Amino acid sequence: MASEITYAEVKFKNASNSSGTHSDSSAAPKGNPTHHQSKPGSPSLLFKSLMIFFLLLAISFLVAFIIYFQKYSQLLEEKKATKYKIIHNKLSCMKNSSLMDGKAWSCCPKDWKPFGSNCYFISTSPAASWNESEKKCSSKGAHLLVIHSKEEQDFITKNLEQKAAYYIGLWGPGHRQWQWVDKSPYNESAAFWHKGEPNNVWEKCVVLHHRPAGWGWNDVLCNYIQSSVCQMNKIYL
Ligand code: MMA
Ligand code: CA
Repeated sequence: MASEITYAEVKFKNASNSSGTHSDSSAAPKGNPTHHQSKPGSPSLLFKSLMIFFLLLAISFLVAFIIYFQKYSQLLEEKKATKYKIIHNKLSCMKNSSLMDGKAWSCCPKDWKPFGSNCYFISTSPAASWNESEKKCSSKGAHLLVIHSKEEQDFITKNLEQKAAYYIGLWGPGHRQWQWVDKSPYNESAAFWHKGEPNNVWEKCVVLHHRPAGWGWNDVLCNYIQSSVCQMNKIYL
């Protein structure tokens, strides 16, 4: 297109130079090309420069955003680790076999038991209601025990007293709508109820306890005073 315009312009110059008295009718359309003359190169150049400018601007915004996001998440991680280091001033750590997000150590607070990617704390005294038990876990940066596999439950029960009952982080706000405190989905196929349990709509909280058939879950009244188990993610340093 640009070459066609240039060609028209040349023709116009020739026409006006050679025959000044030539048609006025041709002068009119030629007025346009002269008008175009200052524009053909410059608007596209301006446009291109603007495009490049905005493109560079967009790229710098993107880079700035990525850097900001990385710094921010790093800061959050550090804050989280600091929080746990303040709550739990003694940690027991194991060297990771492979680097977890560049962290060499996985730790549990002293007196907590490590299993998988979690730490567990058996809380026996003072025994408390379900609500109080959850609050106590929460004050330690943890929550009541959430069980997602038989292996996990077996690991924990090995450390429990058979005579006691322990609150876990399962509760039923509505009619048998079980919920885990960490909001993870309740899975019927990974539920370990005792035979005949749950058996009472008024019993909206759950304990882990031992019966002759073994360890399992029972729904109980939430104001019962029981022991409990807290759970938290391992701390990576
Ligand atoms: C029985 C049984 C349970 C119920 C408790 C309440 C000992 O177990 O009926 O289902 O939750 O009583 O104390
Ligand atoms: Ca029950």
